[in-house]
Amino acid sequence: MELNGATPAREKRSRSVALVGPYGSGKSALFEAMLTAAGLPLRRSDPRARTMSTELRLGQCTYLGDSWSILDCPGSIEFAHEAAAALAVVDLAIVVCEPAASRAMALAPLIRTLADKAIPYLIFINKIDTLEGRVSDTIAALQAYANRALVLRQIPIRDGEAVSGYVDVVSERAYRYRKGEASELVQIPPEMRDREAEALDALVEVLADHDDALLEKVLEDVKPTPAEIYGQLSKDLAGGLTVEVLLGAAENDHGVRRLWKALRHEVPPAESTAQRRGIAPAGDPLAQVFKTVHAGHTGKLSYSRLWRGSIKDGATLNGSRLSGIYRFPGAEPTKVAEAVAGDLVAFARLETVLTGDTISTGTIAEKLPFPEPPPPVYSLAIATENRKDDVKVSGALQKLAEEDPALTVLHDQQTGETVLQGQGEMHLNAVVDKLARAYSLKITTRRPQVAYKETIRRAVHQHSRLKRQTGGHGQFADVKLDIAPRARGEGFLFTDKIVGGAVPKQYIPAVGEAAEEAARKGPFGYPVVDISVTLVDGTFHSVDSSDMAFKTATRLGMTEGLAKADPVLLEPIQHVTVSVPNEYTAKAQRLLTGRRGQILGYAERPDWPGWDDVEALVPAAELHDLIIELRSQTMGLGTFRHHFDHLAEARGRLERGAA
Ligand SMILES: Nc1nc2c(ncn2[C@@H]2O[C@H](COP(=O)(O)OP(=O)(O)O)[C@@H](O)[C@H]2O)c(=O)[nH]1
Ligand SMILES: [Mg+2]
Repeated sequence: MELNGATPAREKRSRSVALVGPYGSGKSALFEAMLTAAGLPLRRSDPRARTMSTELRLGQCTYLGDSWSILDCPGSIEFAHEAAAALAVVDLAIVVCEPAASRAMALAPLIRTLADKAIPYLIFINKIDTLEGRVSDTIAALQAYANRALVLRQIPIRDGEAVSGYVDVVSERAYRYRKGEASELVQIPPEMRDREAEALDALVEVLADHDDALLEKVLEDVKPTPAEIYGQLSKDLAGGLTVEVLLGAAENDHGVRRLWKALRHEVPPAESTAQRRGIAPAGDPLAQVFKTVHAGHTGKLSYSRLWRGSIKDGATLNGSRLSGIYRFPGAEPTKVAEAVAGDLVAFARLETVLTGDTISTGTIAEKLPFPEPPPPVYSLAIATENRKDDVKVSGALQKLAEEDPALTVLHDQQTGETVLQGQGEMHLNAVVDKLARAYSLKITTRRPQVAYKETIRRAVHQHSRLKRQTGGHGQFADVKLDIAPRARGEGFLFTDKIVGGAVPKQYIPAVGEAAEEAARKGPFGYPVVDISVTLVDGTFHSVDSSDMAFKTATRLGMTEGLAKADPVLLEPIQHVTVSVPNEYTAKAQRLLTGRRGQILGYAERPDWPGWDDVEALVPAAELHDLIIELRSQTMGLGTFRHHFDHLAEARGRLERGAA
C-alpha cells in the first residue's frame, strides 16, 4: 500500500531519518504526527496512555511523492543502543528536544555521537507551546554542546504567553498554527520585523563562513535570494557544517508540515550517505542489518538498509536463502519482490545473519562498521516459576539476545545462576515482560549472588585415618597433609613428599584429586583458592586400601584441616571507571566512597571535553544498583564500566556477604 497517490521511482528517492533525543521529548508524538501528515491512517495513541518506547519503531510513507522511512528511537539511555543502531543506517537524524534551556545538557552525549559519526542532523524543538524563556537562550545552551553552527529557521510568534505561530526566517513569511491542519499564512506582526531581519542576517552570516560567493554578497551588502540560501543550507547540513533548528508542537501537529518540507529539500539522498560511509558506488549488492526481530508468521526479520545494487526475493545472502522482503507502509508488513539501493526493508529468514552484519548476494568488499553495544551496567538473576520451562526459557533468551545486542545472558559456573546483563532496570524489565508477552514464560528475578571465594591464613598439619571393617573386605587409608596458604592469585597446588612408599604411588593421584575436590567448597561454602596441599606421609593396608579409601580419608582431612586453618572469606574487588560531566565528579567520588570504594584518582575523559573518569576499586557486592544511584544523581548522564581486579579478605563482612 502506497499513500498519496502515485509512487515515484523509489530508487532515486528512498530516504531514511531517525527521531532521536531524550526520553519524553516527544519523539513518538512527532512520529505519529509526521505519518498522519503524510496521510497514513494511523490511530494516534492516547498521550496519557503512551508508554515509554523500548524498541525502534518503523514507519514508511510517501510525502509529496518522496518515499520515506522514519525510525522512532527510544530515548532512555537504557535503550541507547537501539538509537545507535538506527543512526548507523539513516541519511539524517532529527534531534527532538524540549524548549527549556536547562535540559540542553541531556543532549550532550547524543550530539557527541552525531559529531563522532559525522551524521547530518537537525534539531526540532518540540513542545514549543511550553516555551517560557526565549528560543535564543535554548539555542545558546544547545550550541555549547555542538561543534557545528546552529541556525534558527523559525522564530516563534507569541500571543501573550502562548506561542501561536512562527515566522519562517528564509522565506520571511509568517504562519499561524492550526490544530491538525497546515498552518495559515498571515502578516508578519510589525513588532517582529526587526527580529526577523536579525535572524536572517545571522543565518546568512553562518552560511557565508562556508561559501565565498555568499561571503562576497554579505560584504557588498547584497541580499542573497532564498534559492541561494536554501541551496547553501542543504549543502552545509549534508556536509555536517550546520544544524538547522526548527520549532513545533507534535502533539498539536504544529510545525510538522514545515519539518516535512525541510526534510524533503535537505535530507541527503542514500547515495550521499553511502559515500559518507565509505561505500564504493560500484560492486556487488550491499546491505547492512541494523535490527533483528523474531516475528510470528514472517519468521526472523533482518531490518536492513540497502546501499548498492538490488536484491530479489529468494536470493542467497551470506549463505542464507532469503524468504521474503517486507516493507511497512501501514500496520501490516507488505511483501515486495525486490529491494533497490536506498530502500529500507526487512529481509526474512536470513538464519545465519546477525544485527550489524554487512550482507551481500555476492562478495563483500567492505565490511561496514556498526556500533558496539555498551558494556552491561546492571544484572539480574532469573528463575522460572515452573522448572519445566527451563529449556523454553533458554531458547527464548537466545532469541531475545539476538534481537538485542545490549543484552547478555550468562550462566555463572560458581553460583549456578542464569544472569541477565544489560543497561538498567527498565531494560531488563522489558526483557522479562517480553518473555511473558511473546513467549508466555513467567520468570522471577533477584539480585545475583556475588561469587565469593575463601582461603586460609594459617598452615596446618592434618592427620586423617579411615578404618572401616564391614563384614569381610574393609577400607583403610591414612594420610598426613600439610595445608598452607599461598599468595593471592597463585591458585591450588598439590604435591607429595612421600618417601619409601609410605603411600604407594598408585594412590597418590587419588589423594590429589580428593584434595582439589574438597577445596571446591570450604567452611563458608565457597570455593577455596590459593592453598597448597602436601601429602607428607601416610600408611596403607595391602588388602583394604583403595583409591576410594584414600579419597575419603583425604576429604575428611581437608574438611577438618581447612576449618582449623583460620579460614577467611574473599570478596571480588572490581576496578571501576565512572564517567560523568565534571560538575558531578565530586558527587561520583562520594558515591563510590559510600560503597566501600577506594578512589584511585580522576582525570579528564579522553576525547570527552567537560567529562571526567573517576577510577576506584569497589567490592563487587556494592555494584548491583550503582548505576541506578549514579544516574539519579547525574541527570541520567553518568555511566561506568568495570572489570575484575583482585580478591580481598572480607573480615567482618561475613554475615553480610554470605547472606
Ligand atoms: N505540551 C506538549 N506536550 C507534548 C508535545 N509532544 C509530546 N508531548 C507530550 O510529551 C510526552 C512524551 O511524549 P512522547 O512522544 O512519548 O516522547 P518520547 O519519549 O520522546 O517518544 C507525552 O506526554 C506527550 O503527550 C507537544 O508538542 N507539546
Ligand atoms: Mg517514544
